[in-house]
Amino acid sequence: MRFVHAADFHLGKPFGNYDEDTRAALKAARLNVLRATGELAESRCADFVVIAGDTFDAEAPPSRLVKRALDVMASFPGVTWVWMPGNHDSLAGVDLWERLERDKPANVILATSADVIEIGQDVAILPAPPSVKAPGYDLTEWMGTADTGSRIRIGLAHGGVTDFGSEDGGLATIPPDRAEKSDLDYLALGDWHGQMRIGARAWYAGAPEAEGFKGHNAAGVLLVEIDARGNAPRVEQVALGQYQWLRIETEFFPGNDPVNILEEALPVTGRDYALVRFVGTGRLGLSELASLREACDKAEDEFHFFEANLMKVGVEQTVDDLNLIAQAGALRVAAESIFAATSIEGRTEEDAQTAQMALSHLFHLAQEVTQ
Ligand SMILES: [Mn+2]
Repeated sequence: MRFVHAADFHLGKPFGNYDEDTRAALKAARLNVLRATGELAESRCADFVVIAGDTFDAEAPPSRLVKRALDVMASFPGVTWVWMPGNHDSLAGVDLWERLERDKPANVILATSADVIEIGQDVAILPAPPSVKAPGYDLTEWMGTADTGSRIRIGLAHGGVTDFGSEDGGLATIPPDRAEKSDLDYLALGDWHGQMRIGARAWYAGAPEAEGFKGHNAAGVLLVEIDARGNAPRVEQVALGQYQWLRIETEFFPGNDPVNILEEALPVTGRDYALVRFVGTGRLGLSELASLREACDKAEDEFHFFEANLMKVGVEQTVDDLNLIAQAGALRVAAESIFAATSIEGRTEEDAQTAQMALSHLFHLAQEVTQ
């Protein structure tokens, strides 16, 4: 028996901190990865797909988006989708779940109550749907007493595991040994947005499409195979997402070409589909820092999204750099006085950074004037 374990699609996630094009692309990617999940189920002959919560990012998603999601599921008539609410789209979104019940295609089963769902002759699914965003107690407890005969038992739950924590920092209530305690063959978890093994029989599927710089493990879904009741499941991690989110931190040293070092730190391929948050540390001379800034500006066009934070790069004093601003006169006096303020000694880090920015700007302006 083989099935796909997915969770946390977060359809409709707004990505409010990004520009309009990026937001639209990231939203579209979420619907695309739902389709890719159906394609995987079809091509790998999975008996069904379980979604362990947070299909939608909110309890009242746009009506059109609900229609699109149902259309995607309907377009794989040979795939059965077992769809459970999560904390973002909990049963408190009454209108949403009533609509899904009304409009869902025949191949979608909603797991909206803590009752056994029988699939075919051999499988029993035991869902623990969140009634509200944060129920505050362990919804999986009933699984232990559920009578499922000789069927393979698959638990379906959404939320934090007690010895690990939860995605949004909420109360974690699921015991890490729930699968063993309740005689489950497998516990399909949602909530944590990276793929993670909790035990031999319990996994977080993670978000199928990556969605931030938090440093989660690979994005995708899990393909789970169980030969017979009681046998250990075989779990295959399948990458499905389109976008890569990378937080890259690099230390700079004066005298080493910072543009080369930046280029080496950045991915070579797949730039159209990469979102990069770049953080520089270390120290650089003024002219080196200026060329690094310029290279970072260029990188903004190279990637789907690129943001550089160079606030932690300290300015290395060299007379040459100050000479490039001015050799003498009032401008030289100003440059030296701003330079003195870039030292952290006797200042807050913020004030020193402001001075660094001011000195870089002055340097930049002086360069433009002489060019
Ligand atoms: Mn989630």
